[in-house]
Amino acid sequence: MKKLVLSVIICLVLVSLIGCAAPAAPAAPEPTATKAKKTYADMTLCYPQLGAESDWRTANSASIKETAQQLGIKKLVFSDAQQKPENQISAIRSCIQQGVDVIALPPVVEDGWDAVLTEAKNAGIPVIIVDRSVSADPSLYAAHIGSNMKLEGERAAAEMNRLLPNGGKILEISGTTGSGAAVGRAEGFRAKLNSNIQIIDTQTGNFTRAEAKPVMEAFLNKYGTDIQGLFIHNDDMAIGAIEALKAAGVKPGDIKIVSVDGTRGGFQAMIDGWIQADVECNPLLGPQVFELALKLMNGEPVEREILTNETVYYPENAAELLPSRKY
Ligand code: GYE
Repeated sequence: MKKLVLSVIICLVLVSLIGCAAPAAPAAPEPTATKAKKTYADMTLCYPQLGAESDWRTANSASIKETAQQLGIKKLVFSDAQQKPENQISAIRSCIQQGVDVIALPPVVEDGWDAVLTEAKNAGIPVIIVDRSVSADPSLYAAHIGSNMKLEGERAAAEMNRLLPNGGKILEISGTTGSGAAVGRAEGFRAKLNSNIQIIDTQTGNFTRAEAKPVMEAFLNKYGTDIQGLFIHNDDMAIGAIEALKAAGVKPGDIKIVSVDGTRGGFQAMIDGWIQADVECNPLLGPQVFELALKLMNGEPVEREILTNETVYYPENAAELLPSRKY
């Protein structure tokens, strides 16, 4: 009996050993070659720039072009819409036809993009909204990269409150009517402005020096120099307005000026005593735009809202900072 049990055990051990030694079941087939990740060298990016209205814009265009070159992307399709939404729309349509990989759109105004964004979506081309916002449904674009314009307006109001502690009458020269930048800055400014400061008039200068100067001249004709402050939506318009103020004999500091952008021109105007606070708006968005575009090309998840970190600049250290300013 013992012998039988032993031989059964030996048998079982042998079987299991043989079993172990037996060739394994055929391996599962290799997954069909994993999709190779796209690189910058594969990328064609469309940038239908809205115009060349300001130093901010010039710096933004340069940032896009320089970054495209540094990263070695396949092709950048760049155009200048001269501040006309219809030109941006036809530039986008042409990019869709060319079959670009990604469209990065800095929209001149907030409204009117639904149709063309739907066309891009139907063509399977992701769109990144850059700089100013759009009012279109968020499902029509992949993400937005840019500044918080409302926060910039709030910061400008805090500076005006500080500069006019006893209140006063001020004027506003706003950016392009209907643009996300002008809408946000105007809204934020009003939300935080002290109640003893009164905005007696507001006119657009379309973000350009050339258009802001006559706006300031008309303000001076209408209201004289008896105003305490000016909120101007960008440095280019501030520079245009300052020309009009100089011609009218106003001295730097007589009227407190709060501006936006922080361009070299704005810094010089602070050094010269004209601008008392310059709310930063950073145009150097190239690196973020291309990084996000590559993620979209690879179908990776992206953040929907990427806001730029910004600050406020003052005359006190403007001279020290000016040489290192990139725009
Ligand atoms: O402040 C202005 C430019 O949209 C943030 O546009 C941009 C604005 C900027 O013309 O200078």
